[in-house]
Amino acid sequence: MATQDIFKAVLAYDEGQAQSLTQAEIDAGTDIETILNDGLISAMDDVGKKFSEGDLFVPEMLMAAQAMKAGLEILKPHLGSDSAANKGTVIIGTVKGDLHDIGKNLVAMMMEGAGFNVVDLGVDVDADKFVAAAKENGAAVVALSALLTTTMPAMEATVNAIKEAGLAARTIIGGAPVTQTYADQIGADGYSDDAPGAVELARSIQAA
Ligand code: B1M
Repeated sequence: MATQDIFKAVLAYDEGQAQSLTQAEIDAGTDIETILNDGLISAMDDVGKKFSEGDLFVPEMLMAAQAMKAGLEILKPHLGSDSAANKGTVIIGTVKGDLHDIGKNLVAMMMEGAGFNVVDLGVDVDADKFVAAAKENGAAVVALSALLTTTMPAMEATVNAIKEAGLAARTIIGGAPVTQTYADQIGADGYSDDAPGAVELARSIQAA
């Protein structure tokens, strides 16, 4: 199975192979979601498992992430496009203290593909920066990503800061350790466990 070769290329930290095999699968007509989920995302899950078990360390995790990103760049133009009308502005970032950006980048790519104007603030973004960007851009949605249990409280701080600033923007959150229960607890307006779900949330906020 060729998506398995993409999986192996990411685990071999081979950016070139991750890109060329991803392109080959696209050319062969393989479903984009299959390439994304079975090739790229599942490889990062495997890396996370090996890291937890002490079988690989941060440098390897970083190299795998670079290979995953390389493949994701090839997929980017195929992640859906509905750009005829601008659906409004989404501010996105990974919260303060957190440097993980692959999931956040995936959400941003799919939001762009769905026709939103996306302002990506990057990683390690504090609450004030989210507030300033939402204000400056008249954002409809502020999208927060966190991958560490230790940085989840920064989501709450950001959600509170957006509310205290009296902005119209709604907050949506996601990332591996985040749950709907946590979103309810901190008063976020929406939660999704994956990138397509985040796009649906943004769409429903815009339609409301
Ligand atoms: Co880190 N790391 N990491 N890491 N890392 C995890 C998250 C971890 C689970 C690994 C493990 O122990 N099994 C663990 C966290 C444990 C915890 O908190 N419970 C961990 C740790 C401990 C750490 C360090 C502390 C390690 C250390 O230094 N000792 C350190 C922290 C640095 C920091 O942030 N301050 C660290 C560092 C790193 C690297 C820099 C080496 C690298 C990141 C590179 C990068 O992003 N540029 C890295 C990586 C690659 C991982 C794993 C292996 C993979 C993450 C990933 O990219 N997944 C990860 C293990 C894992 O998650 N399986 C791990 C693929 C990506 C597509 O998935 O981001 O979950 P994800 O996004 C998903 C959904 O969550 C969702 O959509 C995407 C799918 O469609 N989603 C949203 C994400 N954001 C969303 C927002 C939304 C909606 C959905 O709405 C707004």
